[in-house]
Amino acid sequence: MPRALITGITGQDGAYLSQLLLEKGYEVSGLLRRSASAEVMGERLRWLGVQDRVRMVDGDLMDLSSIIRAIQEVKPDEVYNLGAQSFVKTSWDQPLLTGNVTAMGAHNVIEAVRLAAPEARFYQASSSEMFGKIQQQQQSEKTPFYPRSPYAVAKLYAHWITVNYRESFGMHASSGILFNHESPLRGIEFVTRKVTDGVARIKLGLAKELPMGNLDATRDWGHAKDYVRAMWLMLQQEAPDDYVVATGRTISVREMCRVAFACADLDYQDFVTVDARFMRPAEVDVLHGDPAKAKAKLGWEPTISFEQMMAEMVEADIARHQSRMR
Ligand code: NDP
Ligand code: GDR
Repeated sequence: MPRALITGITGQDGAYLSQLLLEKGYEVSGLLRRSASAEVMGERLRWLGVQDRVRMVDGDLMDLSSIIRAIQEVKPDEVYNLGAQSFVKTSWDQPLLTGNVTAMGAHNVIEAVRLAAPEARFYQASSSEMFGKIQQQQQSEKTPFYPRSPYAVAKLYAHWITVNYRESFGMHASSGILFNHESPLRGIEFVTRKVTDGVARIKLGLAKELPMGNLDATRDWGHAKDYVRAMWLMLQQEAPDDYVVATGRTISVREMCRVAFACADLDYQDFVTVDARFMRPAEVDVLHGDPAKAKAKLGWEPTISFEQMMAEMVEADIARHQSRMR
């Protein structure tokens, strides 16, 4: 039975990746940080019905010794570093914490792998945010980076340290440059989920409007379930490498709002307002990925369309609010 250790197992991707690896016969363990709200930590794993099949090991990305201990205990064949302070807007309010968790945390994990399980394969959750102020219209593995937030700067450090450990120590370390991916398990602060939750509340008479930030930004949005499959595929390759994972289609926040409200037979223009509180000090205006390499080398392709995903998310949020109202 192959063994996997996942940091960030309680997050959106951690939950879907756990589900995928369990289906493939892995023994799955996750690094769990201490919290006073422990009862809500496993919510996503519970939603997917896998909470009792994963083993939790105490640890924090900022505490190297706890990660080494976790690796010694689990003896993983594969380590997926998904843990991060992942909300871009918060990275301006907590820039140093973001650097510690998202950049140094990744370094701690790969260093712990080097020390305690050098043969294990390592995956780093890199991000399209690293392209930031885009240098090419469609971004591939060859596009130069230009980060635009403390989060993106931190991810760039984590990305390059992964490349460096691969080249310095011959580790099987891969970096997935993933574009935005969403699902009903997306955190409520991210734009798609904020909108689908808003649609549900408006539809059920719990809210009258939805204040938003920049509606003109465009993103290349895919489904998390498809994207975790790409992570796994990267670690099954003989040689480690970096891959862009995207759909190849870019859609504005405004159009995303239109599609989400239409799922509930509503017109977004009647409810969406613009509120300066949700604007960012520096914006990433456009992201548009080129997934050709992932398709050619990994045989990876997305299977869930943007429209299917938005419909699934709106439906899930309506169901959530209805069950709370009962
Ligand atoms: P989430 O924000 O949903 O999950 C983040 C995870 O990191 C949570 O499990 C969280 O634990 C954990 N974490 C945060 N701080 C620490 C810490 N100090 N020690 C240990 N664990 C910690 O992110 P996603 O699932 O959406 O994303 C997974 C990864 O992929 C992240 O690194 C993100 O930056 C990256 N990424 C995401 C993309 C996306 O569109 N979703 C696109 C590209 C990259 P807790 O539950 O305790 O808060
Ligand atoms: P992003 O995701 O910053 O791309 O990072 P987010 O959903 O937060 O924003 C996407 C775009 O929508 C605009 N926007 C708003 N965003 C939020 N959150 N709330 C609003 O009200 C709002 N109005 C407009 C934003 O300005 C932005 O342009 C996500 C995270 O998952 C990162 O961890 C990951 O690395 C990248 O995706 C790829």
